[in-house]
Amino acid sequence: MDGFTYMHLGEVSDPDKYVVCKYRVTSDLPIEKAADAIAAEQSTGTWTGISTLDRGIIDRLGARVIDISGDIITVEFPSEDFSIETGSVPQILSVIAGNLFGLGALKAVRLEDVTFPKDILSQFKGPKFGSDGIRDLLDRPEKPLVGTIVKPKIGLSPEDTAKYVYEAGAGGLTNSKDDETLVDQRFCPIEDRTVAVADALDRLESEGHKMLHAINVSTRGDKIVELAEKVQSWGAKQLMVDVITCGFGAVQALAEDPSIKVPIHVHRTMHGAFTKDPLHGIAMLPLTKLTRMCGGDALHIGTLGVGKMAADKHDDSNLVACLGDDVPYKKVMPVCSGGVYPGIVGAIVERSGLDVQIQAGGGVAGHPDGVRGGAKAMSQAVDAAFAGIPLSEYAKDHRELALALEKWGSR
Ligand code: CAP
Ligand code: MG
Repeated sequence: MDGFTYMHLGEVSDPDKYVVCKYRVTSDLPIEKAADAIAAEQSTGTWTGISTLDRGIIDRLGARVIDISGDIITVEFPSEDFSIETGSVPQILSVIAGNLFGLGALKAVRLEDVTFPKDILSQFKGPKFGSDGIRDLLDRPEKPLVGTIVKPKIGLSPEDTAKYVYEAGAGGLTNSKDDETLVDQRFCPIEDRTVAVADALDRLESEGHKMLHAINVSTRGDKIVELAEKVQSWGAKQLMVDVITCGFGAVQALAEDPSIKVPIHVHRTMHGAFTKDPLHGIAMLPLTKLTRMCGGDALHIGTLGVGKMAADKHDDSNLVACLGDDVPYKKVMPVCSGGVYPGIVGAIVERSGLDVQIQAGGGVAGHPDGVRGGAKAMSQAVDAAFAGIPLSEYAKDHRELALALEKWGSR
């Protein structure tokens, strides 16, 4: 250690000037020492004393441990520790979620939450459309959006993908999307898929049904804007980006690019590598806050403890991070997805409220009546939840829902 202490127990020095992080810490050391080690490593310190560090630098730029409650420590970082360039998530993450995960002094550490001061929030623009903008495009001001993920996640031709989308829309769904592993493979070239899906959406609209389909443009950083512009020119009405594999900067580049005039659906595949372990890694909450800052219009936040993906105990917090008015950005549409089927839609809406997009892949394509039947069952389940009618009651005069409840049950 560098011989200095970073302990400043008390209130946040200045909420307008400090980034405040909460970490869950597991260590054989006394937690005060573990906290000091984190604050030192993430700001001005290192493992040993150095001749070039003085108290003045630490007082100006040193992180400060301001609270220790059980295994949760609160560390504040002066905003001067962060780049003056406009909105740089990479450098923010290097400070608040960098070397500390590898510190030998710790057995485990998890970044549970982060709050940014105004002078950092103001460097980001947030969503271009947001949840209200997506609702405007769909003429669906109040009801939950209801969507699907084209399944199988890879393997369908462009034409069969478009057929799936048309059947889903004809069954009443408002949204569909490419899956996270589908981008531009030989069996389904992105241009052919985008054109075919756009034709299907136009046909649905001519029949009075508005629907969005998100084309996955996840690719390398120096190519993603160019690909998105092409996909948009081929008729895409929404883009999808895998934010963890592409990076927050990819979402930001698309959201801030004036030539991109369609909403961005943000998938979070690979997040489980660091969100799943309750003691080590990064909770979804910081990722949700950063995605909203970078301009994602819709974001997967899990199924609030109801679907197939392990529940992140912060799910409710993620809803607030998407929809709250504590930051100067448009709201993000929270997307509940992963092992969803009509029988759990009511349970999800009970937790999420109505400002949500609920989507199912297997829970639509696996319906006995095929995609259109599955779409009808999901739409009926959302209508029932919106009307406050129990699914079993609503299923009495909605065949497709009844079949779905018979096949998969309900919660
Ligand atoms: C859902 C999904 C999504 C998950 C990812 C899948 O399909 O397409 O990627 O939603 O999880 O591949 O699992 P199913 P999360 O509806 O067939 O499960 O939303 O938690 O990021
Ligand atoms: Mg998927």
